[in-house]
Amino acid sequence: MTAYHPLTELEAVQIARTLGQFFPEGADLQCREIGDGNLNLVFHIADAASGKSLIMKQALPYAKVVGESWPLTLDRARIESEKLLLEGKLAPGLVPAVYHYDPALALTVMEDLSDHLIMRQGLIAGTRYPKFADDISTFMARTLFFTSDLGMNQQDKKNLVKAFINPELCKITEDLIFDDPYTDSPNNSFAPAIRDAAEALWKDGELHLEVAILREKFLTSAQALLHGDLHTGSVFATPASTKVIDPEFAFYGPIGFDIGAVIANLLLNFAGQEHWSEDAEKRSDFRRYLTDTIRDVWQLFDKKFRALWEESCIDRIASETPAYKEYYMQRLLQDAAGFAGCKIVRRIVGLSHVIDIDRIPDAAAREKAQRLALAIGTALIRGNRRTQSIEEVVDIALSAAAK
Ligand code: SR1
Ligand code: MG
Repeated sequence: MTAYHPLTELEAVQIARTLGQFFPEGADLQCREIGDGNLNLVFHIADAASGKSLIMKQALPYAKVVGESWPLTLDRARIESEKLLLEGKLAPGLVPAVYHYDPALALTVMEDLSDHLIMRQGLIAGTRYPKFADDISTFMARTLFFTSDLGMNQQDKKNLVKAFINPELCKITEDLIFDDPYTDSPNNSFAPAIRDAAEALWKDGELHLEVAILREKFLTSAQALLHGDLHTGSVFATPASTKVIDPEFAFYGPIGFDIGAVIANLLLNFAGQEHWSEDAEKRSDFRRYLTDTIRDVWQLFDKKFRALWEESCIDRIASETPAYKEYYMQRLLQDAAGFAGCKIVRRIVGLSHVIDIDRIPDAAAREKAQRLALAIGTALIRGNRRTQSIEEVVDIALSAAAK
């Protein structure tokens, strides 16, 4: 067994050659390290002659975005490969196939999805994804229902909770999403032009109460096995296909956190349309497409999760108490709104931003987009416990943009 060390491209090729019959013997393999995320090495290995290719993802023992001063467990590679396998069973066709996992090297070998594009980049380029709402709602409804106490044996669930204890990755979320943006933390990062808005967040006691309640849910509610980082950079898409990647933040948490991540990242792109759309008409069209997608994601998720509850609920009192289902679904929507707000705010004032906003070249347009995102995020947080329908979430975005 090879001891852990970060691989070179040459070593990645050598490992690829040992993977059964994947590549023809003696193939002229080309390898590139293409990782552009915050944490890992990602090698793309291809054989032009046979047209075959694969991805090798290796966890580094620290957060790449910060450096070696921020050590990070390699166990996240196990979590990611096990979660991908489980997702592949629960939501077939919506995640990459896993070919191999090497625990010593913290290495997962998986399907190459280079014929897809990271959805965040696609949205920035103005691409619409007509299949996305249906696919992501299926992915969330099935992976979340069948790992919850509604959809699986409740004793087996406790073993799954244990297998997916992910304290170091959860701590990143607890700090970066539910703490730093609300205080003058050295982790924060924001443009000097919006210092007034950041300082307002630090002083806002009403907002802190809502964030503290959402943080408590994240810390204590083991509702279902979450993806844990379901932003548009964790989705490979074409207009006809959706593949969810990168579940290294997976853990047992509140269902609304995954749904909120999807909504938040569509809204961050909505804010970024300050620049990405060519003119006011195109901006309003693309924003309408994004808000329609948010509405569809929630409504389809709600319909599919309720259908699973009707067909497959294993919990007697839950299946025989319709009012409990109504209470549960209402709470999911409210949690999703609150978590979406937190996820928007962190991408503007916290560590680790999104290119939908940061790549806006014009400083004035960028500042306008940042302030719009903060207005939407804080309104979602403030109102989360009163949210009655997805229309209210959409209205918050549209009315903030109209100001
Ligand atoms: C230090 S890691 C920063 C962020 O990258 C991941 O995608 C998560 O969103 C995390 O918060
Ligand atoms: Mg990731």
